[in-house]
Amino acid sequence: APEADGSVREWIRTAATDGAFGHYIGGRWVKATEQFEVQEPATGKPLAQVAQGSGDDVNAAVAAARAALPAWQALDDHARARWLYAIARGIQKHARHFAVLESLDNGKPIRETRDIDIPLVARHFYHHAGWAQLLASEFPGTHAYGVVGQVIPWNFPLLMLAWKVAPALAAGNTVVLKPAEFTPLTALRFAELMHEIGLPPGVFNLVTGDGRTGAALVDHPDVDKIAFTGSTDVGRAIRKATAGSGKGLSLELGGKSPFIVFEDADLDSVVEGVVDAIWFNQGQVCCAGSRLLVQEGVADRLYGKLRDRMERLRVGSPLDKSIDMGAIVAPVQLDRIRSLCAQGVEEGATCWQPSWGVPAEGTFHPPTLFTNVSPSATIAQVEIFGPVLVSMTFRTPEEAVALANNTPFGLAASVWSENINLALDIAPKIKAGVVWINSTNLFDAAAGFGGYRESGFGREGGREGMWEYLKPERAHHGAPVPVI
Ligand code: TXE
Repeated sequence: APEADGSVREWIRTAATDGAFGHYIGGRWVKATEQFEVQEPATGKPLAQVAQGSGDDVNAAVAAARAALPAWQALDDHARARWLYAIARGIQKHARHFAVLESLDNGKPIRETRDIDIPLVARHFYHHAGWAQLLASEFPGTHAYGVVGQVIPWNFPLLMLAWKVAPALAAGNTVVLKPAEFTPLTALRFAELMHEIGLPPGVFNLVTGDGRTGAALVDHPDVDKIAFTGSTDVGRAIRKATAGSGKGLSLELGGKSPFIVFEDADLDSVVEGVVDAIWFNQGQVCCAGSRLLVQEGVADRLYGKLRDRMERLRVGSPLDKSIDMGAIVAPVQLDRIRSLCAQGVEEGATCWQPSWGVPAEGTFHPPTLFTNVSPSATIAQVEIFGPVLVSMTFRTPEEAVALANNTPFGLAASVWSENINLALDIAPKIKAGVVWINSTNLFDAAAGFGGYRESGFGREGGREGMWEYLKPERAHHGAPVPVI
């Protein structure tokens, strides 16, 4: 049965004044001179008209954030914590609305937005309310950056907002956020929620728009820190743009995470792990287990089981509660996935897809498995960011480690074996910010998440994540405070 979406579509129609959403700056909705259209991935039809942020809009938002800073920092820790609790409760109160809106805007299954994205968003604000409360005792001798500019992607729109906004506010910063152009709607509803709960004007500001708006925020001289999640190319450009500016910077970029299966692994669990690793969110996950590395002796058996499971996966309308995979976020991303798959075939790999077809309307892509892949093939090296699993085999644990590390990225990895000694021996040899054992894609607000090498730097979540929004200063008695 489909999840009802009438009231959410009604909100999209009525929340936008004169048919278009504005920016949320200094506690007020500000109309823009230029707009762009946001489409519904599952149908390709228009969903909303959204403001294209100009340099002036960014200036106004940064000025509002700067003006709000002294009063926000003057609050005692407990008072700031209460605001974060209020945000968390507001998210929970409107959880269904946020889940349906996210599925409409992004194309991801309602089962995921309802059970994963939105609950994790609430959890993130609750967790960081705790840190806000403990700021003076747990982070003595620190101060907030000030005005923080945050640019986020479209794969987990509201969750990435939470990952960025919760620690920034908990640490006493004020925020200007630029959501991704494909998926700004839950951020707009979030801004409305900030208004409803009465968050002091200017503490959270939202400017929508494309990469030009993001670049204007990154370049703004009165922003003290930039936090970015997105593509490695844009991350590189931002690093250059901020170099020498004195701005703080954290980057969470792409990945090509290995999913390593040893021959003693429980293959039925492995198959379910693979489903979570690469078909969750249509594979549009920065830490997706996109490279399946299998020990030779069990490779054929595993591929057989995987093909059976793929045949039973269901792709369809994101609002259908029984589907496993929804739509790809936008035509440009679908084209990219298709052209990388074509390149995989050209370079000699074997492509397997289920016998059933995907809906003709909308941006759907079937779950795909590539075998006989050379480690140097494009599809083995480049982040596809779609439901495409690329598999290679290995003979020895040493070979598995070498293959796993044969990538410029270093975000995540997953190791599957019934021999815990083997798994624990392998895990630290893999260059990745997180290594899961006999599991995958597990996230918690209390655990720091982030990468090495071309996957970026900085951590989000937990105590480590708080440090991204705090600067150490000399203690009053003159002793330098250790940086953890
Ligand atoms: O990302 P962009 P795109 C990877 C993934 C995907 C590819 C392209 O491989 O296929 O990137 O996606 C803003 N200055 N990831 O093109 O452009 C932009 O408006 C400042 C992995 O959509 O990086 C959006 O808000 N900001 C990733 C955000 O950056 C700029 C998630 C991300 O968009 C900017 C997304 C600029 N010059 C894509 N140009 C992950 N790590 O999860 C664009 N933006």
